[in-house]
Amino acid sequence: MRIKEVTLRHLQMKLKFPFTTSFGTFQDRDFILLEAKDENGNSGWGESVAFHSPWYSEETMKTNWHMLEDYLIPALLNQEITHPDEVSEVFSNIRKNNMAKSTIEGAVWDLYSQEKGVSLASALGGKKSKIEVGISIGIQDTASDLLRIIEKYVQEGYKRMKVKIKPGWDVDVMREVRKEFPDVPLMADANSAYTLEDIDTLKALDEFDLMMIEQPLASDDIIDHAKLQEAISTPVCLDESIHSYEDARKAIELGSCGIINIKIGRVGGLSESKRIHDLCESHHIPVWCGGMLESGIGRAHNVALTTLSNFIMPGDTAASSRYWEKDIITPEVTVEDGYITVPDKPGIGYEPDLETIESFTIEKKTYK
Ligand code: OSB
Ligand code: MG
Repeated sequence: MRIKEVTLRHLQMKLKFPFTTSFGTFQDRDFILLEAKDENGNSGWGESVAFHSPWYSEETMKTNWHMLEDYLIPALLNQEITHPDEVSEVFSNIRKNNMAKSTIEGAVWDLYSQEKGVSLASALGGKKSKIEVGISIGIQDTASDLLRIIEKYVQEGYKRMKVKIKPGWDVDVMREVRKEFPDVPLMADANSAYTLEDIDTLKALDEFDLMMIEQPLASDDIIDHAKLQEAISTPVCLDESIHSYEDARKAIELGSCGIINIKIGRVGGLSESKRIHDLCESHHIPVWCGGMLESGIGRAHNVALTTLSNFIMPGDTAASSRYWEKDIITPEVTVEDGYITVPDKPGIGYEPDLETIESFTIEKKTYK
């Protein structure tokens, strides 16, 4: 396969409601959608999960546009690719910028699976026909608002509730949640809002039988997380700290976590996600698929990845309708009784809705 043409689009989609984490609030989702055409005129699609601002990681929509336009697209155009794993070799002299790399690598995986006539899930080696999903719930104004939201998602069948926490919105809130929902699979995500000085607060969370606490400490740390894991019984899950197979290997070796959240963009693509998945499986470290408030294209990639065997915990890939009035794929991603049925059509298995994509497009540029 050869990529003959790439189109970048800057899309802006309005979230149905604001989403608040310890580092800020999202209302509009600005992101890059990438369409890659091969020599047969087939289109593969990828989504950059970088946000408008560098809150979650240093990458932004604009740094991704720059990397794609000036380095990644020129490196890949007209190169003969026999398997998507080769994309990382083409990019091997370009450091980091994982979300930018992942955007185009995802489109190559889509094209590759279309060419083979198989679903992206089976091209990756996934075997599940449906996947279990949970939901991530932002910080609310009051604990009673949070309880009402959890109630709604429990009724909708979501398999695990993830509650965002930060200093001042943690132990007391989790206590109320546990009181009202004693048996619900529950976890907390701090998005790096604590340090080891907060160890008493983090230890106090042990009382609530959480499945895990996600990224309590600094976004670039694996040393302090190992110390924390020694001191608390709740499993630590790393999100922000893991950018590669090597990061995962070191974190496992140090005992920094018991669980890893894999985000395709954060680790630079599906090939690296698969390598991390396999490493974790061999070390009996469960993984799950994180979310970045994706549109349907990124969501479809998450669904496919989650079909791999060691994705044994529900991920954050909720239904399209949870985020958007109208998503940019048909059909949209739907959740029934906490499960997404994995599409079996070739490629990502959902059709990009070009008219809707155009309606959200602010800027567009084609490279050949
Ligand atoms: O830490 O997983 C996170 C959203 C934005 C940035 C970081 C995170 C999140 C979520 C939401 O938790 C996941 C989703 O529903 O897509
Ligand atoms: Mg997280």
